[in-house]
Amino acid sequence: MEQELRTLEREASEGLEQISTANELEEFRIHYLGRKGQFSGIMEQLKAVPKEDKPRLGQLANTVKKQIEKAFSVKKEQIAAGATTSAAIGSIDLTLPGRRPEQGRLHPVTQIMTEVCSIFESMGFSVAEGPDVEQDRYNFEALNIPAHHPARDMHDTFYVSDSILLRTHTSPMQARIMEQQEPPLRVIAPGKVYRCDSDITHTPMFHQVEGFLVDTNVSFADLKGVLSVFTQKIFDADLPLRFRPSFFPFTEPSAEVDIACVICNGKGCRVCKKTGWLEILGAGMIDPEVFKQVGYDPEKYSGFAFGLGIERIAMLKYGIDDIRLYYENDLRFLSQF
Ligand code: 2NM
Repeated sequence: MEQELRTLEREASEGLEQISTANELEEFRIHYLGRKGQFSGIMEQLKAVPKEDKPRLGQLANTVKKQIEKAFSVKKEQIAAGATTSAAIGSIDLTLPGRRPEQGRLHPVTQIMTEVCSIFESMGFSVAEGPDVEQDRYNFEALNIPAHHPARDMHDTFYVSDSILLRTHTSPMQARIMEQQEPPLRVIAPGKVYRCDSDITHTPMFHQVEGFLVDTNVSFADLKGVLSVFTQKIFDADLPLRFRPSFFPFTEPSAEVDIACVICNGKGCRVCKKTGWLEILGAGMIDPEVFKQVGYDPEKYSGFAFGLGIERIAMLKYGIDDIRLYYENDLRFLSQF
């Protein structure tokens, strides 16, 4: 009898462990605790045991029964809790619209770059891209920048080896094209350039678009015409242009080109430092020395070239006062464009 009770206790607890549904649990209840179940049988047998064993065995039978009942009700709660979760899953409305992923957009620098390119394309320029890692020859030598020019200094240029470097402007691309193709040519070269420089108006990497035109009888007036169309289109205004004499090794004569300040309309403000003018690009007539380097006859051909910084154009266009904002990946800044 005692042995039987122990076996029943073990089987019931093992059986309960396997149970995971309400139906199985009900079968379990009927089998062990039901009116015709295992326990009723035991109680029946208890009547037949010798009088002196009755209290001990009766008590044991009760303990085992209580234990099974307790385990049973714990299981019942577990199953009920599971059912609540399943009911919740069933109640999710699959027809509700989902959360849309936010739509991305182009970086402001990329937007301006594309815009600048399409303005020059509308004037017949084609677009050429070249390597960021350049040879000394294309970055300096072919552009009439001599061996001891300060721009070649380690303080301004990132060198990969003695003669390989990160391009400091996109003009190496112009030199490559002139070396390979004959005039007439109208080409712009957009891309990343690198200089050892970092403060609120300089980042070690920035973006440039440079362009050039080579043909017979190209004049400074052609340069001025192309650049005034460009500034009118990019700033969407009929802005006066000003050419200030300057120097570049690859152009002669050279000029810095200013537009009337887009912030104060030429009256003088903080952005234009009270001058009423903003410098937006550099330009000039291509130096005959560059033509010789790429194998063109300087007596036959003439041309102009120009270069502008994209970050700077976007800063003026949108009134951005710190160039580093472009590269901090802060969506509060980026999503405004
Ligand atoms: C500038 C200013 C002036 C320029 C010159 C050339 C080349 F290769 F044709 F000689 N490309 N870009 C140039 C001229 C760039 O950037 C401020």
